Amino acid sequence: MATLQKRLAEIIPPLKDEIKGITKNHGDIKISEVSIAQAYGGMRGVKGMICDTSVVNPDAGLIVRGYPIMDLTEKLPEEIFYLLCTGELPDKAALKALQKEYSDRAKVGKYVWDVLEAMPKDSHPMCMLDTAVLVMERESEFRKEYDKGMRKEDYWKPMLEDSLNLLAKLPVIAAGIYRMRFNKGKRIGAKKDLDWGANYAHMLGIKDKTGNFAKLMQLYLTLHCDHEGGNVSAFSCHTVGSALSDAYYSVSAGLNGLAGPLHGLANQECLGWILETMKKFNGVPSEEDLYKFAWDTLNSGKVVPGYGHAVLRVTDPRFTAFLAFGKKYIPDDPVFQLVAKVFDVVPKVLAEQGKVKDPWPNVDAGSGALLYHYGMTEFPYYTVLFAVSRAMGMLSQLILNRAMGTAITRPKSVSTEWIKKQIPAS
Ligand code: HAX
Repeated sequence: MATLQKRLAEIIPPLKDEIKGITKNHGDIKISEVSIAQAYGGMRGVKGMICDTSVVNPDAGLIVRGYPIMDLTEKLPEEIFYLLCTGELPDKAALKALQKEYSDRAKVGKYVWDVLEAMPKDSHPMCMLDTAVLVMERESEFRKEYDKGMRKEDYWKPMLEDSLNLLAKLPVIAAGIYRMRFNKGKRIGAKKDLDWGANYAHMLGIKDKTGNFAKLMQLYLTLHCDHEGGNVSAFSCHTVGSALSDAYYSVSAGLNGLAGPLHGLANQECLGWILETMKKFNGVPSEEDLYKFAWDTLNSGKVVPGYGHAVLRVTDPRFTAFLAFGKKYIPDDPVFQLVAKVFDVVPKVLAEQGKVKDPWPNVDAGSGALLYHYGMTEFPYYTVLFAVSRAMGMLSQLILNRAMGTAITRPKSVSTEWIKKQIPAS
């Protein structure tokens, strides 16, 4: 049977040989140049690392292993993880085997819950998730094997073990955090017959008579899976992992980055902005009022959350997918209607202001309104959902990097004094 473990064992050796050949025979070919503006500007656009799980094209958005994300919206997150790791969608047997792995590994130790219970009641849910991941580091198979003296070519195997363990437990922990942090009552156990996303929806305990919340969760977990290698969470995870820190340390580092308002936390900020607008205008404002309010936000020195992107230069297809979901299932919801209206107005305002390179909505612009509709109104929780999904991208990248023997990350920094010496005297 083509289990994920077996398939990786088959594809890794030829892939390693291919990369060895490329670097040996063509290693001197230049793929990027760096300007002073880029060095000061977050290295934007500098091509300096490899990520094979997905690419983000400025004019098309996320492509996962050759599939545009819009072609994957019906897939289960388990299928997506297999695809990220191997470049292939699993057949039925491989999917079932992976689902069994998740189900068998989903038990979370009591000590994890004890640590979470002991945290201050106002801890941010992302801090709680991150703490849970970090405290589980003692379970790392990678560290155990490394301490025993594992061979370099075997690094990916315990990294895969750690990844499966983490992915199995993350929805359980994340749902537990939701119920604990927002006083929802006892934790709800997983069901054996549900898939990974449906189980997460079930364990959250959101009432879902229509089954549409579970559908939204499947879409949510699929859309947020990965976004190539240079975004803050992926790059942080990559860098920490390159020191051979295990998956728990590395993913925890990535999650800390995801918790920033310019990255994953934008989904919480975004719904906050939408609700603030509704409150100010006592409902959905007119286009004129919205136009003025967006300008007020900019003039007060803030960003409009959910808009702009470091790489994209078109409407994020993941936003388009969420918008389509809203139009299909909740067209009359006023919060969703405002999200759709903001999409008509804010790009014009940002274009008029002329600073933003990408005036279009990103993934975070619309997801919150959908969650809010189904009763998940605690928006500080939203980034946790993002994190559970993005763990798939971070972990698949870690597995492949350990398989490829990727070197420790160590770009060269330069000082402003050095930069000044590069500027020709006028
Ligand atoms: N509202 C107001 N101003 C914005 C803006 C927005 N939505 N997006 C960018 N700008 C501003 C920048 O702050 C910058 O201003 P300064 O020159 O004064 O510093 C200027 O426009 C140029 O920025 P840029 O080159 O277009 O954008 P960056 O690559 O530097 O930053 C960001 C990309 C996503 C961080 C940015 O667009 C932003 O802050 N957006 C709002 C927050 C957000 O939605 N983040 C989520 C992004 C998707 C993601 O990672 N999700 O996890």
